[in-house]
Amino acid sequence: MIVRSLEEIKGSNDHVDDKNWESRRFLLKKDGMGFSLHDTIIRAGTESTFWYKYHQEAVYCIEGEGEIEDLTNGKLYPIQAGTMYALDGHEKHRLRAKTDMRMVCVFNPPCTGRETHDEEGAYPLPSEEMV
Ligand code: 9YT
Repeated sequence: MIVRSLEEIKGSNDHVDDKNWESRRFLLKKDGMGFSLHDTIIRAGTESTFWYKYHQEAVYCIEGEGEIEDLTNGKLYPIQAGTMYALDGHEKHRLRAKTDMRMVCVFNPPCTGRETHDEEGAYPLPSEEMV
C-alpha cells in the first residue's frame, strides 16, 4: 500500500512549479499503478494552452473557477469545483483560470517525474528507460 500526504510532497522533487501552475505529484510511473495522480494549482488570471498528444488526462476541479476551450471545435465549458473534464481525444485546449483552480489530474500513461510542457503544450511520451 502507498500512503502519501500533500505535506510531504510539497517542496520535494515531486513538486513541480511552472509559470502558470504548480503540480504536486502523488503517484508516478515508478509506483506501478499505470497512471499518475497530481494535485495541481492553476494560477488565477493565467491562460494556458495544452496539448497532451501522448497522454490522456482526466481533471477534476475541487476548488476555484475558470473555463476550458476545446481548440478542436471552439467550444467553451465553464469549470468550477465539482466539474470534471477528460481529454479522451488528446484535444488541444486552453485553460483560463478566473481564480486559483485546484485540480486533481490523472495521466495515462503515467508521468515519470518532473515533466513540464514543450513548445506545443505536450509532455513527452515516456520511454521504457524513464522510471
Ligand atoms: C490541468 C492541467 O493540465 N494542468 C497542467 C499541469 C498538469 N495537470 C500536471 O502536470 O499536473
